[in-house]
Amino acid sequence: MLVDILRSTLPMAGSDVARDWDAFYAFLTWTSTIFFVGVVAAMVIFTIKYRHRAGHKADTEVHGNVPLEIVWTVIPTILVMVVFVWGYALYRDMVTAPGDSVEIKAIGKQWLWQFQYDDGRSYTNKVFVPVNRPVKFIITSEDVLHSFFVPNMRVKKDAVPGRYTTVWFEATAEGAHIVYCAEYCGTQHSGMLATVYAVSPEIWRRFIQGREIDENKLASGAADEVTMSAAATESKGGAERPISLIDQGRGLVASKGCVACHSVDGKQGIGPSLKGIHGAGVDFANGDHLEARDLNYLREAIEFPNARLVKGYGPMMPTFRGMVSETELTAMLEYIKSLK
Ligand code: HEC
Ligand SMILES: [Cu+2]
Repeated sequence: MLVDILRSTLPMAGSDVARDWDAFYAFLTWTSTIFFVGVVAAMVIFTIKYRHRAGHKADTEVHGNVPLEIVWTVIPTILVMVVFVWGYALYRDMVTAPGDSVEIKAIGKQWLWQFQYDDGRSYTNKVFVPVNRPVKFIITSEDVLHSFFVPNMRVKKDAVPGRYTTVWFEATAEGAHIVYCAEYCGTQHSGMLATVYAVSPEIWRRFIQGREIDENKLASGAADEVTMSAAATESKGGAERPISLIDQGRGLVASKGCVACHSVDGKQGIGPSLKGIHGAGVDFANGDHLEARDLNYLREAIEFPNARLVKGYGPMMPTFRGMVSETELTAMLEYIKSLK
């Protein structure tokens, strides 16, 4: 009941995480309320009851009260431990995306959100996700700090230039969920909006087969009307058949000249082979060791090649910072990831 009173003041809960957060939020709000009311009431009563009056003298020198001190130590300790354990469990759920998540790349720019799917399709200010399946966003920014905020899902993550961050949710409610930028990023910050369309499994199946979704029909239409064949989109002047991120990446690694120094099949070159490096450990020339090369390490290796030299190699690699766009970088990393 207490949760419901608060929930009526919150946006709809579009995911399980949202429901859990609301319960936690309600706990925090109501415990704070109870203590606030209790403390203020005691204060008011005491100021009236013990106010200065003629003929009354204050009891001076009150020293300690062991039972009282135990009570005011133990109760708050229990409360903060509850908040800690509960909050930690929720946080852990929020940051660890299930392994079978649908992966979508999100790039913030002044002032729009761009979303990329592995099959190469890309959308501006709209993104389609399936309901009842975990979806993981790999977020970055092309210019300044932004923040990817989906209130209905109760998730928010900074989009940081030069770095990848992730956030995930599992939508439980079909429909349109608004995305805000939650980091002041310039004059049109407030207009930096996008929409997450959570679609039924049936529509999602068609979407990943290459059909396009007409979001205007989502609310009313049957799966047949909502999705258009790729051919139909093309004849309407829509996008051509997209090239998958991995294939785009393969082309870029060749055209940017990486292959002059890096093999993709495990053979040694001027630089280490790119095969099998994602997820594997590496030793550096300065003696440091990295347990697993992740996307952030790989992008550092491309943008700041001399920041950490791989053991056994010289500072031969030129920097590609500013020479590859975020979308190109994403594609190259997706390709390197695929070289198992
Ligand atoms: C002139 C040769 C050269 C070119 C061109 C070059 N690299 Fe490198 N690269 C190296 C060398 C040498 C190293 C190892 C030393 C270091 O860490 O900088 C390296 C390291 C790397 C690493 C880290 C490898 C590991 O095992 O951790 C990655 C990733 C990488 N390069 C990607 C690229 C990409 C992508 C391109 C093209 C955009 C590229 N490189 C172009 C020479 C080159
Ligand atoms: Cu922004």
